[in-house]
Amino acid sequence: MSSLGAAMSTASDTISNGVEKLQQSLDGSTEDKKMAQLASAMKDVHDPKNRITTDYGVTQSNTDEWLTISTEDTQGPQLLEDHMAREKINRFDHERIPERVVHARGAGAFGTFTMHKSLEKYTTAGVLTDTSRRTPVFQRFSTVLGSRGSADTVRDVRGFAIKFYTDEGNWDIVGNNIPVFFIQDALKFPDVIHAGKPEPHNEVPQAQSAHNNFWDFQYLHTEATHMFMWQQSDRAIPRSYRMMEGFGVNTFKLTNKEGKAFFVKFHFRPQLGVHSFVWDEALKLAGQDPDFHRKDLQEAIDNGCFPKWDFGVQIVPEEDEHKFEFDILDATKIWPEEEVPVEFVGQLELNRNIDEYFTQTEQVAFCTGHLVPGIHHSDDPLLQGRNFSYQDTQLSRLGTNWQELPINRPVCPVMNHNRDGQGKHSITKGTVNYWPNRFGAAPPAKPEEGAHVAVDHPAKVAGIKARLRTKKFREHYNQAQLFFNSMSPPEKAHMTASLAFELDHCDDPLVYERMCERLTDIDLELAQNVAELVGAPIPQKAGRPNHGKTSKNLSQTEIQPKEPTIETRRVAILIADGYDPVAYNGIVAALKASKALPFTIAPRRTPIFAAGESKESGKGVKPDHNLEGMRSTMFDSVFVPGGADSVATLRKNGRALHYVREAYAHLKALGATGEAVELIKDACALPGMDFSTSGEVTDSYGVVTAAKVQPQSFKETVQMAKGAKDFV
Ligand code: HDE
Repeated sequence: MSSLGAAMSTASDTISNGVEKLQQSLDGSTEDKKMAQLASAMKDVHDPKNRITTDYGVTQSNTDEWLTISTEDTQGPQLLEDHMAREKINRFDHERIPERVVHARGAGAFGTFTMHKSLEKYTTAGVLTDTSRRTPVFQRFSTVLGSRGSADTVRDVRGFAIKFYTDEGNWDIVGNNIPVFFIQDALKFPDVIHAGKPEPHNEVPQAQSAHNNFWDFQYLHTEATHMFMWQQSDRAIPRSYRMMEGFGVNTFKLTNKEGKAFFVKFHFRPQLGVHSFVWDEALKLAGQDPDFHRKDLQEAIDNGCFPKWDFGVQIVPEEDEHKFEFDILDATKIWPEEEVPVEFVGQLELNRNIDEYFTQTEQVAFCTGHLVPGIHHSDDPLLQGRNFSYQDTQLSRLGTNWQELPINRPVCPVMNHNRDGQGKHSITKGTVNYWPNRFGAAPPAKPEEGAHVAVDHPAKVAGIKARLRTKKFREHYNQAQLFFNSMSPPEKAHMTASLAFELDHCDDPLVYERMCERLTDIDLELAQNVAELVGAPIPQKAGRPNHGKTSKNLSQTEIQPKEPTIETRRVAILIADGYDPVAYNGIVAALKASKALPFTIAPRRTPIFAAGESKESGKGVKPDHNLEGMRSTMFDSVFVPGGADSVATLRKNGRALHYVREAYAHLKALGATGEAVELIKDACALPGMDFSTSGEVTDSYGVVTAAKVQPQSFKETVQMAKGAKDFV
């Protein structure tokens, strides 16, 4: 089967599976326990039987006018006795809750987690061993530094937090799209975040690391070196939440039936591959469509193209803890895959959009301490501090009974002697609320009752009481070099440009000069290039020699789909009156068949008429958007069909020419047929580019052209675009 055919049949399988699943969950026959549970907490504003009531349930006839003492001619005072009015205003006044202190801006979706291979060799956890289970999940993606209303596409780490509603209780992986972190000890978290957030004197800049304080800290706190290199890479400007990796980052532990323990790192690898914006595109999108990632996630799920990740683990037996040159409990280090391979054993799929933002994406509350039997935390000093922080922060964000909110409730029974507190929902019957009690009511379970019972893993600990980390934690540069060395040449160029952008925004010479010195600890040439761009003295000597080693799967160019696909990619088709209908209809059909999303863009949004179609009798095509409303940044690819009049109009339109030029400059695949081939060539000013204007389909630098295309060639055109590396 051709790759196009294969991609199409996989896409249609995915859709029918998804629709079936959705159907099941809607008609209540779902095996998704979380959906069934949430259904009981839901009401539908569109139910025609609805009438407005107060919060205490009394149906109202007028919620528009406050009760007053007035006449037709004289407006009098409002009455305090109008309870309905006071309730409405009261409720509004208190709608806001504190936004998350970090990761405030986010987007979420529901999904399913499955295992195709049991990890019973390592753990007793049902969620990781039972291959027949479909564990419901809720996942929240986020940026870190910006506040809740900031833009999606800023340069930042992305949160990758998953709540697994397992039969044994909730398990939360509160991860990121970058496998390491800025600090080794949780006690430095307030410092690294204060340094990155807007500066205290003027609250500038919003959702940016390009400022003095951020880079001042990066220089002075050398353990951040590895992480800031990731943050300066293309990983920090993902094309989509669906196209980034997820990492548990911290080291966890698994225990098996025999009581043997293993260290583990969790990995999620996107089946669509890892793809990023170019920086200019990300910057523009932050203004043109600040909700780009949020909408992209929703659009893909609505279209039945469910985002999927392969779930993998890296395992180190407990007795091998000290066999590595780095400390495996240090969250500023990866475990290179050459030393500890990733074994892929499961799949995470997102397949249902949220119903309401606040009660789901905002009220979801993750906790690194939420672990299920068979999975434990390690002595990773970052993780241990996190275990305190998440529980604590939910109290101020959501109140004492945050675990009872619908999105946070486990799907298994909850019973204990914790009681009361603000906002308590559930009602526990019985006369005692303590243990032990004379009835033996709600006792702790015995370990032999089953694998669902939490039993601490005995671990021998020895040491001196001191504020100390092991000596291996003190090495801060090897893996920063390893990461930089592993980048492809374009990725290295992007990092140089990114550092040049960021340090250019630092107006304190001490900050950017010192940072250029720091870069010599990674790579002298990088340091010299950046220093020149930002106006710092050009370093002459490497701070330490580059060890020259590389490691696999650090460059995102290595993390690509098994089959190239344009599924869910947004393609702009530019037309004006007189466009070639054969080319236009052909590309629309071919894109839809490949599960890509065609959007017709024209100088105006009233109907556009094809060559030969009369304005009086024809229906025309109503464009999805005009050239002002949707810019090239919002699409992955631009296609311009021929048609002499259409092309002549577009040629005279600066916005249209800019569209094509900008898409090319952002390394996107372009396509053109007929007269539009020359338009593309001129708009992009591409001397020496190998375009055939005679008839063949050609692909040069990701620009696919067919001057004399026949409808049947469109499949080929789409296939060539799929093959082009331009989506990387
Ligand atoms: Fe977080 N982090 N974090 N973090 N983190 C929070 O918890 C914290 C760290 C991460 O979508 C907060 O509920 C400390 C690493 C994500 O709701 C807070 C430390 C990683 C999210 C908190 C870290 C993360 C948070 C704020 C240093 C990647 C968003 C609101 C030890 C593995 C979760 C909240 C969501 C959120 C504390 C470091 C990921 C304050 C103390 C490392 C994805 O509790």
